[in-house]
Order: sequence, then C-alpha cells, then structure tokens
Amino acid sequence: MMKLYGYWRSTAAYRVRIALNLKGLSADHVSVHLVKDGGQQHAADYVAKNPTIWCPRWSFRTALS
Ligand SMILES: N[C@@H](CCC(=O)N[C@@H](CS)C(=O)NCC(=O)O)C(=O)O
Repeated sequence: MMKLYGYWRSTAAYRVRIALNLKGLSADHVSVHLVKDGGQQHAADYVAKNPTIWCPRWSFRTALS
C-alpha cells in the first residue's frame, strides 16, 4: 500500500494530496507532527526512512515503509 507521511499544515503535503485526488489514487496517511516533541521529522525512525528530514515522504515499497 502506498503511504504518505505528512503534516496537516504542510503545504508541500497538501500539494501531494491534491495530486493524488486528481489522479484518483489513495494512500495511507501517516502523521509526522513537525512541531510536537521538537519535530517528529527529527526522530531516528523517520530520519532512517527519509534522511532529508522533510515532509512529506512518499512510500510505495512496503519493505521500506
Ligand atoms: N522541497 C521539499 C520541501 C518540503 C517542505 O518544505 N517541507 C516542510 C513542511 S511544508 C518541512 O518538512 N519542514 C520541516 C522542517 O522545517 O524541519 C518538497 O517540496 O517536498
């Protein structure tokens, strides 16, 4: 299953959600809170998946999700 790691206030994540809607695609949405706990984008498990530390992250390979 495709996963979109995003934050509700992220305009970058908004753009991906708009593109998904336009294409008629769906994804599991995983919240990465950019403020809570000093920013969950800095958490080790997220950095391992996305070393850029940016949000959103798009995943379609379950082995890496
Ligand atoms: N070039 C990136 C930029 C994404 C971006 O700016 N993400 C922001 C949220 S909208 C972010 O992750 N900020 C985390 C931070 O500043 O630590 C993209 O378009 O995906």
